[in-house]
Amino acid sequence: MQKQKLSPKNKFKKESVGEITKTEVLLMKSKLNPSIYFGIVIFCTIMMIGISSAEELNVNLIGQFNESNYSDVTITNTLVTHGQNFSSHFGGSVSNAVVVENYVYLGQGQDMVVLDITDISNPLEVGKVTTPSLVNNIAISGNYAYLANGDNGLLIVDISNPALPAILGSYAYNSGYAYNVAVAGNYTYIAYGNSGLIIVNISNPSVPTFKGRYDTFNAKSIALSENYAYVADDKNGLVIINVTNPAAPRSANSYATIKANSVTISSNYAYVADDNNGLVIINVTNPKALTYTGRYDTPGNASGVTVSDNYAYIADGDKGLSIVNITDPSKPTKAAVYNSTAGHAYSVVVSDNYAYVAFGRSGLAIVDISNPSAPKLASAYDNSGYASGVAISGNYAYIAYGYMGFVENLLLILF
Ligand SMILES: [Ca+2]
Ligand SMILES: [Ca+2]
Repeated sequence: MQKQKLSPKNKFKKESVGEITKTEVLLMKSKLNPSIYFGIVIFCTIMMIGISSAEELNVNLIGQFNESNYSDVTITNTLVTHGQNFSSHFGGSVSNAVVVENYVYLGQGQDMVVLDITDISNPLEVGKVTTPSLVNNIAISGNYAYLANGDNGLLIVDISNPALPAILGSYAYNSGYAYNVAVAGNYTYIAYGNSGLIIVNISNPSVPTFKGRYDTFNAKSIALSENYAYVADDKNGLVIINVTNPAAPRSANSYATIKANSVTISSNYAYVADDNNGLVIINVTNPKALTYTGRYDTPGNASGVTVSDNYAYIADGDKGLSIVNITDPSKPTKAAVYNSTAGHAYSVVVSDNYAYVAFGRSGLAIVDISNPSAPKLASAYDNSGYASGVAISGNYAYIAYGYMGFVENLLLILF
């Protein structure tokens, strides 16, 4: 368990297990080009080999696997592909966050990372759990975190001790990709890509089981309100599904938009992050008779949206965080744009006076929005950029680098 915050600079950790020296290298310079990066990795490797051996070194590159076949060289806690155990797993792109009391739960590549934000100016990493796929979204209910875990489906994590998150159970549908999850009562509702809406019974969190399904085009995000599930269904727009009977969800209505990436429900409105089209607002007072209310074209591509008080907060891709005044939902107006963090804004949540913006390879930005017209950075957490792993076994060094928890290049060095 990492108690200390990993600072965004080079960090080394070294441990010996029997005859194998395990070495971890963490390089946090996301902007380095691969050749420079490779040079640094080689240098570090030689340096560390030098620590463990006084013999003269003769280093040769003997093999390389690149991203074209990365699918079989995914780094996990223990990399077993190619017969090697990697010393660890690092980093990943931050795609989402959820705030509960004094903790932020982050989806960072393959990891769920827990930050203690008791001191908001200094978020501290206190816990982490590595999953089999990407942590695309997290919903928290009670002592459990429900993770939309890509092709691994739903993953349930016990967070009764936030510093020691522990995987309890998982459920995967036979096809599709879990992007987003919402929890209500004994069920989770999963936006499961081209498999649509998948409903899973979680009354026994160790053994989640299938309950029902409603097929859609490409379910990316989900919001629950009353007896309805609102699905942002990519190029199919907003799809509304009656889930009164979770075993037999049925169509209620749909509303065509350009490219619905995310949806949130507030009062009688659905707020859709509609990619390049910006924010689309639909009156859903009667889900069977939807009416267009308003639209605000954000500078970038809206991928995530949340509503707090009279403002909509939009994760606007490369253009950062867009804040829109929705006091009159039929006439949304600009409040401010926050773009002081360089990176791609994937999603945003709001808690108290802060917006927590998942900035991909730039990590998490915590933005003070006590004045929504003048947002300013409160603090940041970034352990996400280019990540590297090194394993040494016998006369070989296995060096991997990549991001989002995936290997882009695996280099085999003989020395
Ligand atoms: Ca489908
Ligand atoms: Ca736009």
